Amino acid sequence: MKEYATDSIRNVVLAAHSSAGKTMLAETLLHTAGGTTRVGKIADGTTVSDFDDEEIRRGISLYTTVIPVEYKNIKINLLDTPGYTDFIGEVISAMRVADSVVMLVDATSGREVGTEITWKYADTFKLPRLLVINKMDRDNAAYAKALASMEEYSDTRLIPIQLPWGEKLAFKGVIDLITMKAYKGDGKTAEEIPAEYKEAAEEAHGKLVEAAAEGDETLLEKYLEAGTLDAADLVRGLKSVVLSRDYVPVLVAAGGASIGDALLLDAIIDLLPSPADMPGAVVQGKAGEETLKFSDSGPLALYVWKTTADPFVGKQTFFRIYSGMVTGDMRVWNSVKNVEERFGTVYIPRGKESMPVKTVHSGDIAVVPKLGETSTSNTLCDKAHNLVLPVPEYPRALYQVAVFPKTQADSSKISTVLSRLCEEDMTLSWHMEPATTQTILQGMGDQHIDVAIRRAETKFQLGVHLEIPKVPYTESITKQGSGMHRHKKQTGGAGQFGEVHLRVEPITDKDFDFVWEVVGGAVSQSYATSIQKGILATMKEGVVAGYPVSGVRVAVFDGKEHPVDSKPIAFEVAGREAFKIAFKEANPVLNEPIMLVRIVVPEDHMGDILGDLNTRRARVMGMDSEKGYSIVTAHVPLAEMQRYTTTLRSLTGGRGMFTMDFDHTEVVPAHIANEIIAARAKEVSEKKEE
Ligand SMILES: Nc1nc2c(ncn2[C@@H]2O[C@H](COP(=O)(O)OP(=O)(O)O)[C@@H](O)[C@H]2O)c(=O)[nH]1
Ligand SMILES: [Mg+2]
Repeated sequence: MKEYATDSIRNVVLAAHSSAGKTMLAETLLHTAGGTTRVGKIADGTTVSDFDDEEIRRGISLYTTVIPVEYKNIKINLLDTPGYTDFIGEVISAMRVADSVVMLVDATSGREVGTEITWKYADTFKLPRLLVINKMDRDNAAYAKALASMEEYSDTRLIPIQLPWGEKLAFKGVIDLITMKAYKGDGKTAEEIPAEYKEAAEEAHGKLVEAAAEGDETLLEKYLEAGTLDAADLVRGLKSVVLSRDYVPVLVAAGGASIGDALLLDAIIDLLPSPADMPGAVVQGKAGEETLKFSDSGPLALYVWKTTADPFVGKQTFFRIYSGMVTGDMRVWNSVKNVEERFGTVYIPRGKESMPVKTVHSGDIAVVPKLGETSTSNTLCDKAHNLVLPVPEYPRALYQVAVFPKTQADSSKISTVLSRLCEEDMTLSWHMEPATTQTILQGMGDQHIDVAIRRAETKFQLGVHLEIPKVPYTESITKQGSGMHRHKKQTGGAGQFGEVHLRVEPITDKDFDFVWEVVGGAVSQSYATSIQKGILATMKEGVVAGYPVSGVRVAVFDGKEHPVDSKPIAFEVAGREAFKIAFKEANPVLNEPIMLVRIVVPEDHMGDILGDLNTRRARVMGMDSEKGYSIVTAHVPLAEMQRYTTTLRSLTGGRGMFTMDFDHTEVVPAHIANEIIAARAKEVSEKKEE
């Protein structure tokens, strides 16, 4: 593939609600630009973008794919993202390394949840954008309504630069308000605007000129003098108001029917920024903060935004250059992991293909195989010019599963495989939950986890089964209690003897405290560590329900020892047993994690949401409304939220969202605690029978 200099590159995220036509549009743009000889189909699994087995199987995008489209000597790196909210991490990573966004809205449905979420992220990343009302050829396409749904939502003004030429089956092309010409089909040839569109086009053109004139003082003067602007000035002014994010130009298309593509490509080239137009990254270097320029001669700064591990293909590391340039066979420094990595040949990715290149220039996106240590979000730089590029914030996990290996072999590789999967994906993580000793995999939703598990099974041959995780309860006490135990084994041979009297009381400032109150040498203080060891082991296992104990002070105040038979192990046992007795006497309770939950749903679903929250022991903290949405904040026990992603989806038809963070712990209500304790007792007795 040809090399492109910084100002000949456009890094553009395609974002939208799922099935607005992103993948199909990428496919036709590539084809219109001459990059492919035929247009693939979603239904056949033949698009350049959705090449992964799982994507083909499901018929939706799951990962961000880079599709470089070469048109008029410019390389447009289209980043085709998944629209389904479970895979929002992919969208965030793509926006992190892009300079602009082309946002699609389905002309039949108008604005949807996925539109709003991605629009907000584009705001967060301060990305200039274009809005495309897509699928204009569909049966129920309604341009005006779709546009209005976005106008009502967007904080940035929208300005049409095209009008649809027909609608639904009669959608045949685009009326371009910049050149004031009509373009049929893919838009490569111009003709006069049909008479019936003249008036509407003139009016819309007037508005466009006014918007563009805002872009720059001299244009405003020209406009005030002449009453209009020529096409070149119009484009210049427009680009300036797009980059300042004062306006979002609106286009129309039917990617599936290849209508409007050439004009969209032109708009991307003319109105969206090249890296050279961008302010440059602010980084933490050795000498403090520094601002990088997208320049080949600057210090090397690469941000790793995507990695894929595949046992056959090996590891692929996708990076974007923020400063400097990359050639094959170079050494780079991973400033996050503090290791050197060696680049072999560097490639330009295009769907599943990679094309070798000699040099990659500042601002561009490329991929390098077989790096050992580098994972997603790392920075690669010069060892002599150490710097770290900022990592965006990803949403907290909303959905967890407990993962159990099927066989001994699975058991020995489970942690390696999970680590590799999580390294690739910033919204996927795993840990061993100490309170339950379960292996927990967490992510954004059931689909997200499902895809990760399929990957573990098919790519890494890891067999697992999944369960809803146990809630990480803890056990604690609410009053003082005391207990004593004599451990005595004095039948034949060497005997064992130890007697411990102790008192427990609740504390809040730490998990465990131990005091020695034995007077007169009834027990030598040298046994204190053994007693403590026995107690700590029990605290880990739990006393009443099998969950770890926290918040107790133990005071050992008396006991007995034997001159010959007393030994550490005897006191360990006596300490443990005395502790259990005292603990049970001290009115034990279970504590559960309470989450701070924030739910955003369309107003008309508010009643259903509150009704459902009522059944989940929720305490509603506040209600608010914003742009047709209701926002509920509530404290809800984790135990009641474990499958909320699914519930919310079915209650709102996929139009709701929520976030959830650990807030505090609370005592589990007695009737529920009793059930948990009884279940534990049953489990223990069953284990004994085995
Ligand atoms: N009628 C019509 N259908 C389209 C168009 N673009 C995509 N589709 C269909 O809509 C579905 C979703 O398209 P896809 O590109 O996968 O959407 P994505 O989820 O945004 O990537 C597929 O069945 C496409 O064939 C279009 O312009 N017109
Ligand atoms: Mg797609």
